[in-house]
Amino acid sequence: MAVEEASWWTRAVVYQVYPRSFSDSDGDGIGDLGGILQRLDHLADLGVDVLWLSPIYPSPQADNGYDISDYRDIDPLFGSLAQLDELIEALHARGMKLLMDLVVNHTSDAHPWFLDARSSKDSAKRDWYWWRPPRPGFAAGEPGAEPTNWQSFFSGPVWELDEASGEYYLHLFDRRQPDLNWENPQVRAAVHEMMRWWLDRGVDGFRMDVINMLSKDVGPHGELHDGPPLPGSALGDGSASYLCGPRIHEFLAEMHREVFAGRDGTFLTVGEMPGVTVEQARLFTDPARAEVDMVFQFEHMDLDRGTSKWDVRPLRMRDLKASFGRWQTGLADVGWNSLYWDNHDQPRAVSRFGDDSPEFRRDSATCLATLLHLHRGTPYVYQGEEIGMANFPFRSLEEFRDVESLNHHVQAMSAGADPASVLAALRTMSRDNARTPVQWDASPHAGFTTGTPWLPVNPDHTEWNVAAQREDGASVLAHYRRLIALRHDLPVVALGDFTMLLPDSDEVYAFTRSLDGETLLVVCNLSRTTHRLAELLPEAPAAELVLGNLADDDPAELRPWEARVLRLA
Ligand code: ISL
Repeated sequence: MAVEEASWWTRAVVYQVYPRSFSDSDGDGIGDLGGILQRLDHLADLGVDVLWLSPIYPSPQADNGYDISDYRDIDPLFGSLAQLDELIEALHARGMKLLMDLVVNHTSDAHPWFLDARSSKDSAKRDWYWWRPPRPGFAAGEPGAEPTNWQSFFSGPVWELDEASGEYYLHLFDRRQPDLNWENPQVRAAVHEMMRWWLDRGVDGFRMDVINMLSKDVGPHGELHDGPPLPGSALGDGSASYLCGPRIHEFLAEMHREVFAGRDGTFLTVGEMPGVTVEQARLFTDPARAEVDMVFQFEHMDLDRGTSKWDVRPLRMRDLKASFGRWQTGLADVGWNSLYWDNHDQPRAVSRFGDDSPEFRRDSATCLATLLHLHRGTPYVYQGEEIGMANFPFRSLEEFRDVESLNHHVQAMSAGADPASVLAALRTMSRDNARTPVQWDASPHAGFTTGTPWLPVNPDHTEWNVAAQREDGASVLAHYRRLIALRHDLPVVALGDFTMLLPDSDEVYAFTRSLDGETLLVVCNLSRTTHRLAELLPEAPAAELVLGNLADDDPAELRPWEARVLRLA
């Protein structure tokens, strides 16, 4: 891809804000738009180009806003439309863009569309959702009467019985998140109209929640099919019926046509796609097909999982290289990657993939950052990642808030699991690890709120906070600033070809990036062992250092968690 022809977002870095936990301006313990407006200098100082805002629409907050009851307003918890307008203006004045979260696989069960649909089998909106009678031969409510055997992402069956009509409705996530029926053209038109309304307001695009789940594999008479049984469960895996279903490309191409085509401006669309394959991602992100600009894929997030996300296994370096390498190669000539370690659904990367011991926390956080930001694709920084925020030291079940964690606990207990092991898995994998308040300073609530934070502040904030790192050139924050600037400055970082090196090393991750005669060699030691660099990569010791994460390098040695970006030619 020629540098001049490349889209603006190939040089961009996205910063994700999870508003509830970012910064609270009114003392109710929940972050809000006022808080974001007060912290824009932090984003400008970091140098990011795009702000992606997790949902701030009116919502009963069953899934912290991923259950929307009004697509065209702001929840008073977070502020007002006037403040959103102010945010758009303030971001644009700083040369940044705003991505809204688009959650249209499902609504809240409190959305007027669903209330209408539920009110009667004859409702004009009934078909906007997925309603089905009990399985033939079963009475409504009887175990096994669910229309299919699919397990929900948040534990239990995906079907909830509506007592009044005796029919079930589908919810791939929580029962308070009923799935919209995208087969119905009225649903699609209503979503397109809503998207245009936001673009007219000035937003610059959307991050599209579980967008590869819109199309369900439904037969000509409305048939949905059971999936293969899950081990040790009465439920099955229905994913073949809803991941990248038969009409998904048609729906996304139509959305692009209806919402973006012919509109002036520079937009960004990011499809969040659990379970997407490289081959599918090539189709979704091929510019010639005009569907989405990039996808958020999860393969690397599944490498440390056994039978489920709660069954945690050690990450094997070779698997990580094989996975990242496959995505880099697969989207080298067509399409584009999103790059991330952290987001609001994952435990903190420095605890999960790095080493959050006092000795190596800073070094491993900066090493992981270097590895990621030097890949080809658009990097995402999740709030707090830029200061090395780590998992929370949860002690008891009462400390968790996340619906996924709580549903899992209920389900595991009823299945007779050992309470201590369930708690241990929650501690390691719960999404609440990512959702503790951002640590702005060392004061009692970390400068996040003057009230009581909705989720406790990590006690390590006295040491790990933005204020402590802002002026420190050796901090994690300063390193992120340098990585972001490097992408802006060097076309080879944005667009260079990727080649994986040392695929079989269990500790050293190395690759090159090359563009127009310039080659960067990136070497990252993901371990506590010192390695002889000269033996691993003989050309490395003599190469020019572009960026490193440790001071006083001995060019021949790669120290624990050391990362170096070197110029070979
Ligand atoms: O969080 C997960 C695993 O722990 C994922 O399965 C996650 O639910 C999936 O990636 C989809 O995530 C998105 O949609 C969900 C919402 O809860 C997540 O916060 C959102 O990012 C339903 O809207």
